[in-house]
Amino acid sequence: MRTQDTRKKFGDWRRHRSGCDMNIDCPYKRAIQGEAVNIRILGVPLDLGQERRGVDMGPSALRAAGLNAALKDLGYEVEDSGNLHVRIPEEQPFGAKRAKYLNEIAEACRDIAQRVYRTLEEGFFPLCLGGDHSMAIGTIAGVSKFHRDRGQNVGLVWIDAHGDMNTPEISPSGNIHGMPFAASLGFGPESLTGIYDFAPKVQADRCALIGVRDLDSRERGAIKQSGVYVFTMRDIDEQGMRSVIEKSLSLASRDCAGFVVSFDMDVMDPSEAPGVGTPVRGGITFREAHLALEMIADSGKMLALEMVEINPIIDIMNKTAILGVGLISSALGKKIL
Ligand SMILES: [Mn+2]
Repeated sequence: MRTQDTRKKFGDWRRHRSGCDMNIDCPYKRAIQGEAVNIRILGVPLDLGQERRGVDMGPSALRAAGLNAALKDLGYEVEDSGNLHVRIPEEQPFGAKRAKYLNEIAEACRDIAQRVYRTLEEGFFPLCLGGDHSMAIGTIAGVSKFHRDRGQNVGLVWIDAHGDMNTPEISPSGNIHGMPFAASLGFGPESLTGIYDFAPKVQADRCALIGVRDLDSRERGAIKQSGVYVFTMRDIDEQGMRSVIEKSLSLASRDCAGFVVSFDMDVMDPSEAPGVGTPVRGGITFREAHLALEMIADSGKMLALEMVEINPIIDIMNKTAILGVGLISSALGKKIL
């Protein structure tokens, strides 16, 4: 209660200080103004898209780390719609080697897309918890379709150690969690690209890929050809996170309704986030991640957020999910002062 009272009291001052355009219809800004704003949480316990087991427990780990209370403390009304029903690997063989569990993942993504669409239609902000990154195909499809029906495009900010730009033809593993960015751009199996019968879901020149440091050999070429804007770890080191995010947000919000933020926890350095599906050394720091997400909050243009690839089995005392809750809070407007 105290937090909300303080927020109401200092609401005007905060708005002046951040210099935000208050005409933007953004959930956290309405929350700062003391309005009831609703966030709907969608858990996606999907781990068919990769081989290391455990990311299906990511939604539970985030809830156990206090996600719902943290969001309520920021002034939001939180509706947790629980977890989607997703098939488990034991239920069926993986099928085609070049795109394992394709039918099951496509089915899950259609379900996610419809739920995200409905969430937006009912005036909620969608917060999707993974689960492996193949779920992004569904999240992005739902947001894209919702705004397409209203004559608008959407952008995409993809924060990840990997490019996720494989297709079955070039993927070394056949794991679909390495393909969702490509699918959202219209490359890959029709069952992934063609949800709602249109593709691509986002235009490459409104997409930023941030934090990459581990690409498959043929994926490199696919990324270069795709036309998305890429900010590698080297770019972050040389230009600084602030500059990288400024550039990313300006291109992802150009002539469109706003952008989806797809945050793969493996972008973090494994020392900060040991519990992820595919850890890679040399990731972004705690401070860089919070800066990035606070700047995203300040922009007021985030249309949906997903946090994926948290794996409690290889985590240390739920450290990674606790970090995840802090990062989600920053993305939704939590400030130091
Ligand atoms: Mn990823």
